[in-house]
Amino acid sequence: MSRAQTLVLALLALHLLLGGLSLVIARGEHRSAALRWWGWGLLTYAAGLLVTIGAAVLPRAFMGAAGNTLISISPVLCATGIVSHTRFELSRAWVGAAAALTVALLIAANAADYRAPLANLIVPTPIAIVLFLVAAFVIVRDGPRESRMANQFLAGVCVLAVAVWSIRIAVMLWVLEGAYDRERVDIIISLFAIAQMVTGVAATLSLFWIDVRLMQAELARVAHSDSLTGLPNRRAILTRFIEETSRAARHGQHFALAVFDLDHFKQVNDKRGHIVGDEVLKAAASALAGAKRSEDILARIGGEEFAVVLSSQQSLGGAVDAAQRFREAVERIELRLGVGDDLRVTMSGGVALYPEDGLDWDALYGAADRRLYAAKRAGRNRIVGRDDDTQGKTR
Ligand code: GH3
Ligand code: MG
Ligand code: MG
Repeated sequence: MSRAQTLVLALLALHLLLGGLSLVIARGEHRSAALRWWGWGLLTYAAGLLVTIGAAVLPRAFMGAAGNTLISISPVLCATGIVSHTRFELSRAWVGAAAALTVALLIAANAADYRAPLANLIVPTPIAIVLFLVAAFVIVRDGPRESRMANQFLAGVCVLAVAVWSIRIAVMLWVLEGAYDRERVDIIISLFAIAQMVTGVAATLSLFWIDVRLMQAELARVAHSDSLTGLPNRRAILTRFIEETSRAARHGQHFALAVFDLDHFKQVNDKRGHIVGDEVLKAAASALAGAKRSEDILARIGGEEFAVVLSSQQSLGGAVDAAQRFREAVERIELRLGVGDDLRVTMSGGVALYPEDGLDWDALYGAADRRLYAAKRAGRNRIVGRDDDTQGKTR
């Protein structure tokens, strides 16, 4: 077996391995259309190589045309995989026409035995070059924001693959111009097989990298949001709170923390059941979200407790007014449970101001929570903003 044949066999084995691995990973919990297409693309390439190797024993023209047809289809599948990370879709008409033309040329060249080895080398390349350039452009422009570095790396590998294919054609044309030198052809085929292995591994790894980044982003989203209401959770608001304190400290500004708790919520659960209780929580969450300004940070921090960082508030009076807006939004909720059966809920709240009431979460949350309980004691459905306010504001 020549050096070139050994390396082409290694190239085949590597593509089988990477293709299989991509398909297995694509079937995992995080279903990845990109890896599925990519995996089939690599397996198709491996199958194409296998068939062309089979041309040594089986009818040469048939195996040459069939093998190179598979090799030509492979970049279509691979590029479809890459662009499936974006909203861009390859034009079926154009790709279909280009693939049909490629296959027709391969069949014609192999059937007529007109410079078949050269045709088999050159004909599959243009469609691969165009598709990989399109995929590289699209993944950089429209690829997932969470995996920007991986997108760029993948695009770089696509461009490198295009360069390898272009140089391969140029070199082979140059070599075949002169007298046939078996040793020289052997070295060139070997070198390009190695280059093809490197780009295959690098592109597959960058697709894995993109999926890892997407999974990380999904995990972070789940870890920072409340599954019932979809609002940010306590962990999320704590992170944003710390950012807000450093921003306020830097600019010498104030901000407020408001803490809310639904009134007599246990009775809702006890009288109507937990499913209705959950519906009330969702309705409260969406009423609060509707009342918040874009710069406010709203979270569900406990069972029926919500908190809002009011970043635009510079005074306690303004913050209490803002908290009233949230309280009124909940008061307006009408949950229609049946004909003539509307459920109403109210909410009490406590407000604390940075830096007057404290410099960190524990101090500000402590002050706001103390005032929330003062609001409960004063009769509920009201907001308290100062420790000496025993009545609270109902507006
Ligand atoms: P208060 O006006 O003093 O706040 O009275 P309350 O009944 O609202 O206060 P309490 O803390 O006694 O009740 C809170 C209830 O919230 C108890 C708990 O069963 C309920 N709860 C907590 N999380 C959930 C949830 O996710 N879904 C439902 N349906 N209920 C929840
Ligand atoms: Mg409550
Ligand atoms: Mg409570």
